[in-house]
Amino acid sequence: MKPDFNLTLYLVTDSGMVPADKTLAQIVDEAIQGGVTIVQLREKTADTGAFIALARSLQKVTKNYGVPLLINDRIDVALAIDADGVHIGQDDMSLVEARRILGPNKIIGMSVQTAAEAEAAMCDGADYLGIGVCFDTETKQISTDALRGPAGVRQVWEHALEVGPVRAVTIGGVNEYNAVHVLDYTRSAKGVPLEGVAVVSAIMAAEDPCAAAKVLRSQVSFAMERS
Ligand code: TZP
Ligand code: MG
Repeated sequence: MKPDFNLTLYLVTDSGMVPADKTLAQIVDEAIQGGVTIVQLREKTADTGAFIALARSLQKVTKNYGVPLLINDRIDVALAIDADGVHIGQDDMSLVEARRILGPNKIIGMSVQTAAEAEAAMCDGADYLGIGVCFDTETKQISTDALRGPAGVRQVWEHALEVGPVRAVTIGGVNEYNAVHVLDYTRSAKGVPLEGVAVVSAIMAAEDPCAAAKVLRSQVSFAMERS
């Protein structure tokens, strides 16, 4: 069976932000204690062996808390460690191919920037959408086309809701100061909010990842209570 997952506070990792006195697994542990509900391991430079070792070290932590671990891009790494799923982008293996390899019981999320991409991902069986890029970000190089702003995110979200039942988060520059605004602003005309927010630096680069996650989690809950 596909594991249950909760998109309220979605942490995407970046090992480049790990301080010298900590490991990525420690930061993920602290972040989950603060309220992170799902984790994606995103490694753009590690070779395959190092990626797998890192994935296993995170899996020990996520399993301990019953939090799903997804792997960015690398279906082979996800299979190697029996992760809970993958997150793929428009330039990665197609969702249909990923699903064929991983089967029905793994979570597959997809990054989308447009209404058409959202619709295609839903038709291909995405379990959730990562809609972005919400705000400008220093974490990932993005083209100006990719920058949607909250209004663009809402447009994609509204279209997706018209296509059918769907779950989604937004990503890109989201932090403790704008999370409530983003969730309020992107609420569809029918009043349906996104399920949560995905962040990298707001937690990864925080001096205290546990405290940062706690604040973000309470901000998301606050926005949800108003729905
Ligand atoms: N995909 C779209 S924007 C982004 C990713 C992985 C980076 C978001 O990072 P941050 O630090 O939360 O702005
Ligand atoms: Mg990708």
